[in-house]
Amino acid sequence: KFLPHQSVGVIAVPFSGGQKREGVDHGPVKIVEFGLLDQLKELGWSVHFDGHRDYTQLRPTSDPPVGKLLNTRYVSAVTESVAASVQAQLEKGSLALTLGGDHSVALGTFSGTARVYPDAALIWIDAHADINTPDTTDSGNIHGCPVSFLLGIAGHVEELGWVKPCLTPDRLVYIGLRDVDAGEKKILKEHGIKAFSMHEVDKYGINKVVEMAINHVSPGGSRPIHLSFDVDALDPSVAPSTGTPVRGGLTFREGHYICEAVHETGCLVAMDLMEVNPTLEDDESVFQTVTIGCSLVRCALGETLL
Ligand code: EXY
Ligand code: MN
Ligand code: MN
Ligand code: MN
Repeated sequence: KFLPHQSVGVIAVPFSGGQKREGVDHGPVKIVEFGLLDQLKELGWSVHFDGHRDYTQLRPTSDPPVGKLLNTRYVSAVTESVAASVQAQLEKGSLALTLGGDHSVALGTFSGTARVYPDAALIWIDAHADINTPDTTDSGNIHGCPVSFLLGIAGHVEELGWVKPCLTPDRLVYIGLRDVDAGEKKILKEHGIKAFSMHEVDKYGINKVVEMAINHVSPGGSRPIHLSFDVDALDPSVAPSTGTPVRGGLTFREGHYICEAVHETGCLVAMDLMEVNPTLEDDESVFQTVTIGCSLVRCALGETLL
């Protein structure tokens, strides 16, 4: 609807500074190694890939905590660069596909999308709400906070000053939540944010949930869609190699169904695949997690079962 997308720009973001576990920065290399780019070509996409980014030179020599927030300057520099990359792909008319990296990177991806599509909807697939503010965060990990910055409810943090409020509560919807902090629950309620936890997935079934979610943020295909998929939304039995696994998640098919249904809207302009950590667990777990990451992207970009 928004664009007859034929080309996809792949932005590989080997970044782990939004949380404390090593290895999530190796996600993009593994995903590309497993053949995602060729798979997308086989689906008929023209794929633009400038190679794996190296953000190490953006690491400040000193990055002391800002209040409770950790690695704030580093996260800020990397995500500002990611925003420009996403913006550039979208301005060329390509779909922007970002491979993480931890979910703090979405500060950059959605900001980039909003510059080109100011009315974009954000569908956030995650076990977590990632909507802590600098005040409510316990961990200080910025991957638990990006949504509050995008909404402009984080309060002013000078070091992240480049992030402008670019999302409104009515354009945001969650699917898959099951590990939400008390402070986050309060924020979701206060701002009337639509969220389908695993309870609603069990209650209504994934087809109804996805229909309600899409209808909420892009009724009748009225808004472009940015899909931010945290692989920890999936149950750890199907995607074990991730830093903050939580039991009781989406099944293999439920995850794919979401991506297929988003594709069917014809409104997808950008997708993130985040939190794949190929250094966690055994080889079989890594294989499962990376292959499911690839197939989720393929489904969002039009692969069908028949
Ligand atoms: N709510 C917790 C925190 O803020 O630290 C856990 C966040 C995990 C975030 C992962 C990326 O989705
Ligand atoms: Mn490493
Ligand atoms: Mn997340
Ligand atoms: Mn998560």
